[in-house]
Amino acid sequence: MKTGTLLLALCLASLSASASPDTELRYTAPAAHWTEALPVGNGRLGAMVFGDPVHERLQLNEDSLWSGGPSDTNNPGAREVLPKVRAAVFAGNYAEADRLCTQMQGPFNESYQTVGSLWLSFPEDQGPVSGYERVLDLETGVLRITYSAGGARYTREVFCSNPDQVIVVRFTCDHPGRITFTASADSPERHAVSTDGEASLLLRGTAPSHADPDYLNNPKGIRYDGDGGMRFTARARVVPEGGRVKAGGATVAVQGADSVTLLIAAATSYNGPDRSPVTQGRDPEPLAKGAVDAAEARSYEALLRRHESDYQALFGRVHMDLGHDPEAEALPTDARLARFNEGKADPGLPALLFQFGRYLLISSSRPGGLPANLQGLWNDSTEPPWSCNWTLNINTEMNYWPSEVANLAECHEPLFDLIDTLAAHGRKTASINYGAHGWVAHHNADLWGQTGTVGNYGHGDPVWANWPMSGAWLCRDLWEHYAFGGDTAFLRDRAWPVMKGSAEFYLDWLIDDGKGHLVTCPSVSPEEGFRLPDGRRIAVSMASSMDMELIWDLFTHCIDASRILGVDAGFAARLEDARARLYPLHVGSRGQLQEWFQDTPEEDVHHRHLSHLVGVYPGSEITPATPETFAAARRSLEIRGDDSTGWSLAWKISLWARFRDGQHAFALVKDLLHPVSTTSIGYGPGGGVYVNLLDACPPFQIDGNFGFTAGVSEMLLQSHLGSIDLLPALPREWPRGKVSGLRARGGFELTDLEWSEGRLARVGVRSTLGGPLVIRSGDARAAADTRPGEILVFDGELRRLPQGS
Ligand code: FUC
Repeated sequence: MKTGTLLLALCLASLSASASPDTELRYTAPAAHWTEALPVGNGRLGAMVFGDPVHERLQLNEDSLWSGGPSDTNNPGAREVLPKVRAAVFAGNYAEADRLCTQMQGPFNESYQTVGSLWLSFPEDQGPVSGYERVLDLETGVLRITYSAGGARYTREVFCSNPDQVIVVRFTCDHPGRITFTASADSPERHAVSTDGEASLLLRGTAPSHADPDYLNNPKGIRYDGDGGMRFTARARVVPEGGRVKAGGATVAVQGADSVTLLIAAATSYNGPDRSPVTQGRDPEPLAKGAVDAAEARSYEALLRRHESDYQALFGRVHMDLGHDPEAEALPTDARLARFNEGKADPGLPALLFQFGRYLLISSSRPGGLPANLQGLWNDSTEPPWSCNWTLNINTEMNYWPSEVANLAECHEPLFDLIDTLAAHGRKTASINYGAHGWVAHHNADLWGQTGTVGNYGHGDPVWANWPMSGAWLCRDLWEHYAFGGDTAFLRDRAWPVMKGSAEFYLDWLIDDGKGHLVTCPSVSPEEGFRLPDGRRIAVSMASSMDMELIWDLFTHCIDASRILGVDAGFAARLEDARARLYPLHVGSRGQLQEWFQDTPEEDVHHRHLSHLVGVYPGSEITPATPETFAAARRSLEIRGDDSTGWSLAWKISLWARFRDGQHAFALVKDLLHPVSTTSIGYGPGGGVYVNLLDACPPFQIDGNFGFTAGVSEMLLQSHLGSIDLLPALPREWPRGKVSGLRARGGFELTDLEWSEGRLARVGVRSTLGGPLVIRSGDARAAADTRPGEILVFDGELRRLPQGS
């Protein structure tokens, strides 16, 4: 190659490496720890890829691999205790109410498990490694690892295909005959590794019949009663070009290939939440083998094309440009993060984290699969933190905050399936535990659709265990899906029966406080206790603000749905009557929104949970139209302070955006982009992200990633007040920018939104449903009637521009 051509080639190479700094995670070393590895996933199957040139590790997951099986989580004794709890609360005997509440509990939920790891050992003597790079390209959903050794340049490409249901790893080298490695596998589950034919490695395992939550620290918390629990299989097939493959014992070895494609599939015996995975399970063997066989029939290029077109159809809908700093963007992601934390400008880094949240949702939540759990689907432990379950008092809901606004409505669907399961199981719980109509679910859910109260029959703290409010909170996901997309058939056939069932429960659950108001009792503000004058810490009272806000939200959406669908007018009238009698929100002595029905001091004034602010975000009960509670809620948020766990920081971004304070929202954006390395459980300050940009609660918990994506959206676009509100919380640090693809309620999508010098410059809005559009930015306002499919364009003053401008 001539020098000029070489220079051009080098320039092009470096251009492509930094072509999209808003959409790539880039590192110059392999991952030394799990929190440095990079995730790939197709909603069901996933891997954390370490990228080591000599000892490559792919830690594998399949989202239906859980401990346990279907079981009865209800507590028939709860029903008799309920009136005693209520009597104790009404008598002001709160400690006694706390004690009695533990008698209403059922078992703990089961735990999400891990498949194990695939290990690929390359020759130790291939020479020193140089020019190492590990890049996760969010535009294509492909992870690429490149390095030089022994005079050759090696490339690994990894992706997890949804259309082909396999993880694909492609090894190439610019010299022929250089790909040599030995594949092996292991797992912390009960397992055996074997080979099948010359080219397939098989990892077969059994999940525990029961796994206690990690926080119980029970050395006997993992049980394999009988033959144990769920069965699983992972199959890795080696497809070489050139060279030799040899299987033997528990390894498959490749010698001197020109290139190799590795196809990895995994399956479990899970056969639905009501069937035993042991006696009524599916056979995972043909499922895994079928996927690998079908993938092998396609070329690598075809697999890649099919993956990219599937992935890009989702990811490519939203573009975000918040500005650029070339010095920052020349750096690898970990160095960029460190530099940002020195206070240096890097407006593109929040855009990267925003897009990473979208990547993670696409990779962990796809139609037909299970919803993203506490870690999405990536987990390397048999006793993961908090069982890696669906924690319903904030975490699961937060996972789905970006789904509609950030244009991934399909990824919302697995949550609707879980809600259906909970609604079915929760009918029994409502009736058995409380003698109530409708359906109820509590603090935690698992693969088996647990709706009963957790706590191991008396060992849970009521402050989290005795919380029967998740139905109301989950139903707002159904409503939001309708509010954004306008799918009336979905509202009628899918959402309405579940929402109505939940509202029926709360109509029974609410009781008269003797002064004309309806209250919930027992009632907690999740995970935060209050102090009695004598210093005792109490969990249970009545009508905590979160309960009242969630019920207001559910009843309001049910009333709207009944009107839109023209059904159940009598039921809606009952809801209107009950909504009018709900115990009102109160402003406390510090000007704050009271968290409990009385103005009692918090156990922890800086507590991570922001439960009483649910009516500000994601709800819409507390708005500028309710100035007293809106101001009080803002005061509450100030009192809580900023620093907290990762997910709490993320929630605060959206809350400050709703208070239209772009600078405070940006302060939280910065806080969340704080690098964390510890994986020890934290309940207070110190949240942030790991260098792989996964959210650190700590430990890793994916809700903060999703909450961040939702938060940045909320800073740029809001639509909860009946209009599209542009740039409601724009910080000084993002003086100019460009975004397309965000969605607004009412069936609208921004085709492009541009601003400069901190002011709107131009916006295009596509109306998918037709109907009235009201749009605002600062003091400017415009209104128009729209036709389905029409794109309306406005200038910075919201003056309508001619079509096509
Ligand atoms: C609740 C939170 C914790 C954590 C856990 C999964 O207990 O208070 O911070 O997010 O759920």
